[in-house]
Amino acid sequence: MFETISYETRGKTAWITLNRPVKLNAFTSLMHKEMVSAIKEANKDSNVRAVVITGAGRAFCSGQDLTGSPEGADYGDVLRKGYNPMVQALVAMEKPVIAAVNGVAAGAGMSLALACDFRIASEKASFIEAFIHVGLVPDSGNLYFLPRLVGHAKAMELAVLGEKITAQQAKEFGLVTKTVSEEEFMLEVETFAEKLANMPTKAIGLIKRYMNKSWESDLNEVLEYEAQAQKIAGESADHQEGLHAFIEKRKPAFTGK
Ligand code: T3D
Repeated sequence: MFETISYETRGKTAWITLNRPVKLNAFTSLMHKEMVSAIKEANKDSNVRAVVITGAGRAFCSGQDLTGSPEGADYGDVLRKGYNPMVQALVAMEKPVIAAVNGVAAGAGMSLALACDFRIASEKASFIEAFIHVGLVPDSGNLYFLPRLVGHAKAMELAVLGEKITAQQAKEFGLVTKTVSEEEFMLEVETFAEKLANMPTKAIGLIKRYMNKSWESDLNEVLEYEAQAQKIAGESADHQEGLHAFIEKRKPAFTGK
């Protein structure tokens, strides 16, 4: 179905794998399009309640394919037509998205990881704001997500100096949820995805929607968003299930509805 990525569902989790290992999964315009299709597919499949994005081979993603850009290409257009729709689709997806960072995440590959809701990094993974080394600026939401995740000062340092950081450093800076040994990495990602997929999906989607909006809102607006979100969550089957499970002193079986 896809050339540059693979897409499969396993249980309640959709797995999107960037699949150009020879180029360390560098992005091409086809890959942007395929990513958007896969993200939309995961979004509309009501059986999917968590999404994992990872890379084939030894890398997560090395960013833009530097050997593929035609000379004189308008990079603004590349962003508007390729990267931006991908990031927008990820953020709009009201399901949890995990970046399973199996190896190096460079340039827009790092941006992709930052745009996900959670990052689990193999101990072998690394992160590099590679843009500066080719005279470019961080893109694909990097200038938005990075300072929000690590703070302005650290974001400036990472973006301007472009030094590669290890998975452990990324954990210390608050970039990743957890780091895992190479041997346990896939099992840990599967377990984490399954845990999320069995949670109240509707409530997770609402948390994601309004937490993203909170950055541009004042307190009164956020209070109103919370009221709107709680009305929806309060009418969900999962809320009823949570209440019944509490009263009956059993584990809830959430359905995502
Ligand atoms: O349209 C636009 O251009 C605007 C948008 C820009 C968005 C961006 O993402 S700009 C930033 C682009 N990415 C980079 O600058 C990263 C370039 N790659 C690297 O710095 C290094 O490869 C890594 C740090 C990612 C990994 O280093 P290492 O030593 O582990 O691997 P390597 O030996 O450098 O790479 C292995 C192969 O992958 C190699 O090919 P070869 O020699 O075996 O035939 C290398 O050329 C290829 N490769 C790695 N990254 C890219 C790539 N090929 C094309 N594009 C890449 N980005």
